[in-house]
Amino acid sequence: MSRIPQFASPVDTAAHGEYRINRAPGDERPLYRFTGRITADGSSGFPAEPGRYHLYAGWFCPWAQRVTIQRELNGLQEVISVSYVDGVRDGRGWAFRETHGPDPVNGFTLLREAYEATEPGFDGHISVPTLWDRKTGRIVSNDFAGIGVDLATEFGGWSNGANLYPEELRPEIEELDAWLGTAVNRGVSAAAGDGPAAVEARAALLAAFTELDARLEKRRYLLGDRLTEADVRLWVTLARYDVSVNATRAVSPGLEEFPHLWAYARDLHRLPAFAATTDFATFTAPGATLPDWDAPQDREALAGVAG
Ligand SMILES: N[C@@H](CCC(=O)N[C@@H](CS)C(=O)NCC(=O)O)C(=O)O
Repeated sequence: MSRIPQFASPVDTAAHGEYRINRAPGDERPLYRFTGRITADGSSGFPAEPGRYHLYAGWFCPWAQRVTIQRELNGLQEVISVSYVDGVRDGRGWAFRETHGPDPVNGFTLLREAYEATEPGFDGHISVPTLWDRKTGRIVSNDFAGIGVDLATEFGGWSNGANLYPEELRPEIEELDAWLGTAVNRGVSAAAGDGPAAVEARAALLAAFTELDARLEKRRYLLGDRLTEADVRLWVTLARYDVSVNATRAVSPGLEEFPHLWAYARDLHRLPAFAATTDFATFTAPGATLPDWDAPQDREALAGVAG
């Protein structure tokens, strides 16, 4: 493309205010309201096709990383393109700056423009991940779970067949998600807060880590000897935990106090899909020490051991 890259001006909260959602009075629609699905047979209106979809992601964002990991695990790098918003924002929402590059598809400088093109006057969440359809010129979805599952299941011959969401394991993956999504993946933010709700969230998180540690003593992955979407969803939280919300160990002991869970996290980090989509600098709090992700572990010995 010969277009000159366009970038947003620097973050300026004095001029643009803080990022806020202002729902119009009486508007009952969900604030994350793009939930389109890609399907292999095209029945959803968004058929799986190479070169058609673009993913707006953010290196800092665990929800976006769940999708970029799926993209890599399924070998879809040439099939679905990706770009990354800047990690800071003002009232204009996420923006494209020199830090992580331009929007190569539409030349937008603000992610808000993608939402505005899809729904004029859009006033809900302007979030990453956002999946864009080049053909219809609109957003398909900003729901990480649906996007991740579609990348894992709908791209047939364009994918490498990794299949991280196998039919027979779906109930167990979603059952785990009901627990880990609440206690861990969403729970970490609440656990880092103050007041009774934070105390409760910390207790739930600690209980989950303790249970996960026991579970992973005999299983290489959450569901046994097979890597699945459940591992992808959990791992991004673990990757960030000790250098962000728990950087001062105010939430819980560090992950090294849960040896099997920590070894499991390091084992996954060795996989190119996990390492290549992780930029620790984008979510490490100032002064936090990065743990040794390359410390030896022998999780391979667990391969084939059913849990
Ligand atoms: N529910 C969203 C969560 C995504 C999310 O919260 N992303 C954050 C960045 S890590 C964001 O863009 N937040 C802005 C907003 O939600 O308004 C999803 O399913 O993908």
